[in-house]
Amino acid sequence: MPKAARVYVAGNRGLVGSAIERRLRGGGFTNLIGSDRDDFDLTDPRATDAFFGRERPEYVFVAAAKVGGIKANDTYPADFIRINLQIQTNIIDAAFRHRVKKLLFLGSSCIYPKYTPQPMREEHLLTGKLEPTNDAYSLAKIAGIVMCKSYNRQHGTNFIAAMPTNLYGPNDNFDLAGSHVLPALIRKLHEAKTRGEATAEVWGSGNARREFLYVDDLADALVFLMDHFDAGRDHEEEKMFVNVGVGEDVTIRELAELVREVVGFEGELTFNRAMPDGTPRKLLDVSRLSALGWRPKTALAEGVRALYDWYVHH
Ligand code: GFB
Repeated sequence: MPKAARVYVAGNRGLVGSAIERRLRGGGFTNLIGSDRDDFDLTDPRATDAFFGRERPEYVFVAAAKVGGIKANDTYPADFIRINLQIQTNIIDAAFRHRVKKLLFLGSSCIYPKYTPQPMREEHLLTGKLEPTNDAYSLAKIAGIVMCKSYNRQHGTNFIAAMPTNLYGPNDNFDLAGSHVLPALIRKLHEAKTRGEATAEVWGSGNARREFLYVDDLADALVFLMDHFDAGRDHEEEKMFVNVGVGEDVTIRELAELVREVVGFEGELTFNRAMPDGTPRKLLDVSRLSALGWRPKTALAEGVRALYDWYVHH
């Protein structure tokens, strides 16, 4: 991407979108369009088309989505599938019609089947049943991947996709009803510490394993892919997307112990097995991204410390 390119980050107020804009500004990109105002309604096809016609973006990062943790996905599946299908369909179609040079669509590691050989490779997509707590969101994201592939095949577009593992970092969602595990544990253990409580609750058995990528590392990987990875016109969707992760995972119990140490909470952790573990494990195989020459920088302990500092100050 040339530094003066017109770059649109859809969802620039969120965890991922704000990290991408940070990375682009830090990299000397001066033409971030649409970033000076609140997102217009991306579920409205007319508003989306009008925006693309007026602003004429050349590069698009699709970081706008309805996202949430295991409880939010399990509670509002109809909202997750409807809103995500609407947003991605409007952006991908407008990008084609307004001749966007390149688009990067963001999915998630939850697109893989519940029981996939670990670590999961891109070709494992669509080889088995999805995790029921988030099949609506996963299927919407799979539809986005196949939609990008289909536009590439029919219209010769260069629409690629990235499948990040579980993410955390500045601007994360700390609302306990909708958040992911890491911000939730930081908030719960911080509040237990400040209230002098004897225990803090962790959902599930603590045996589920998860991989965590610091969101500024993700943003760096996405700009790297925009510069180094192009789509062809292949039939196989796995040819136009890349896993983005760190290549190692921890149990939720190990994660909670780490958060307890960083927060300085001295009480006990309790595990509430009435809450679902979700997918037992979803470790990404990152060899395709490594072969392209990208590596993450932030170790989990360092990222957790950075997010806790951000949380305390915001
Ligand atoms: O991060 P999380 O909500 O999403 O849950 P998933 C990860 C694991 O952490 C689950 C456990 O086993 C949870 O039971 N956990 C423990 C907690 N304590 C808590 C807590 O206080 N809050 C939360 N939220 N979890 C999501 C998908 O699955 O992954 C989304 O539902 C998306 O669609 C996201 O793909 C990346 O990793 O289980």
